[in-house]
Amino acid sequence: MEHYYNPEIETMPREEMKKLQSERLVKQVKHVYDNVKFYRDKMDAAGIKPEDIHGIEDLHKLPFIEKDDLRDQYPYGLLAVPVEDCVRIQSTSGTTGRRVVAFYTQHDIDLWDECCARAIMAAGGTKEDVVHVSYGYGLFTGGPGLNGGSHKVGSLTLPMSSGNTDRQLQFMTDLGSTILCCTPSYAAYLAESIKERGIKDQIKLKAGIFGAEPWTEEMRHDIEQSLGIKAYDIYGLTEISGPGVSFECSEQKGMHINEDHFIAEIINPETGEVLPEGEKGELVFTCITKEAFPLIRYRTRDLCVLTRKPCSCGRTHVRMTKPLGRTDDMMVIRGVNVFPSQIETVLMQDGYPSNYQIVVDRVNNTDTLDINIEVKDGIQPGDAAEEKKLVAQLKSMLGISARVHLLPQKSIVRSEGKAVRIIDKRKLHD
Ligand code: DLL
Repeated sequence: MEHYYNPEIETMPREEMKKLQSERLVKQVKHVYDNVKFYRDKMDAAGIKPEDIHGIEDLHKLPFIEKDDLRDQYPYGLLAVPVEDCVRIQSTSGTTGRRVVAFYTQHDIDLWDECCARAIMAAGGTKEDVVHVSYGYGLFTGGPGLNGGSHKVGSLTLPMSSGNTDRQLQFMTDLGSTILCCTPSYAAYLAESIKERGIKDQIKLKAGIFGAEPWTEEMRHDIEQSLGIKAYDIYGLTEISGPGVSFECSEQKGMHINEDHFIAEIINPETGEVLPEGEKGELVFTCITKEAFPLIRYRTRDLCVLTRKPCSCGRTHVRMTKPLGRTDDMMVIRGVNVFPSQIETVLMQDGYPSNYQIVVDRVNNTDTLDINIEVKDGIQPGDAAEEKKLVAQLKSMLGISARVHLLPQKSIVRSEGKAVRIIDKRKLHD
């Protein structure tokens, strides 16, 4: 039987949902216009007043907001309530210089937690479950989001955070964890470790809620087989709240978007034109219930397809495919956002010319990051001390480890057009 956290909302007939979204949108547009100079200026420049927005049919009239706007407005420029009404921030892993910081009121946290509670219940979770959260805690939204969702469901919550595999497995066996929440690559790693230790018969897991990075159906199949569980996808982004913007149900054919909080559109990334259902394009979200940091028509840069075909789980909310790629060059490696520009910055600061190549792969279900760099003058290829130094600098910039290979000069192929700096060997669906 399908479990819902909020059956009334999750199975709400479409017409009613549209009405609810329209009412909330009208209110939200007024809220941002009155309280955020950035939106007021943008709407004024576009000749739009809050009174022109009567419902979701008018959404397309509003200007977009992009990641660069968020960086420009850092830290308080997009805050729609007084800072003293906020109780939390979360942040993205950040690029060079400015990070993106999202603010939450207590109400915002409650709604976000509910979104994650819906995801946990869609994966079969109840208060009898032991929810093992191995997403990172801290500025990253993964840990705090699933933690809050698990509390709302009433499950016993294990706030493990990531890393320390021995401790993960100890708690998993001693406390009988039944639902695992982490990145798919970490789930695969845990599965391997369980096999190596021969403790599979002590594991009580029945489901996993995996997201924050791209993963394939093949990987899902492997994880399901090796852990003996059902693996559910979950999607979200810091700017919009965190995990739980959308999540999979028992049907496992796309992720239901929590439409009572987020209106989704698909646009042509080149022209900004709204595309009809079923077409692939850039996903855009409008937050209609958030108080502190409500983004209006935020361009996620994730490419996907939406469908409103009825779902066997009974949920009426629109479904999105897994992200099929990104409009920009952000890579998600082991769940962490990495931009080539960050790597370039480190190399440039050290006086390396821009002859480098980033090779991303997935070996034994774990992402690998290799950086091939041509030596600068005075350094020999393969200089171990220099490679070690660069590894440390990259780790501090990116937050994850990379392998560095110092190669002879002129050994990296030059391109006549745009340079090919990133070689992503991970096979993803298109
Ligand atoms: O990754 C939030 C999250 C935490 C989602 C835990 C799911 C589970 P950010 O660090 O801001 O937030 O990264 C957001 O990660 O725009 C996508 O490109 C990518 N992403 C997130 N979930 C998925 C997924 C969190 N299920 C960016 N599949 C997004 C593929 C995903 N990519």
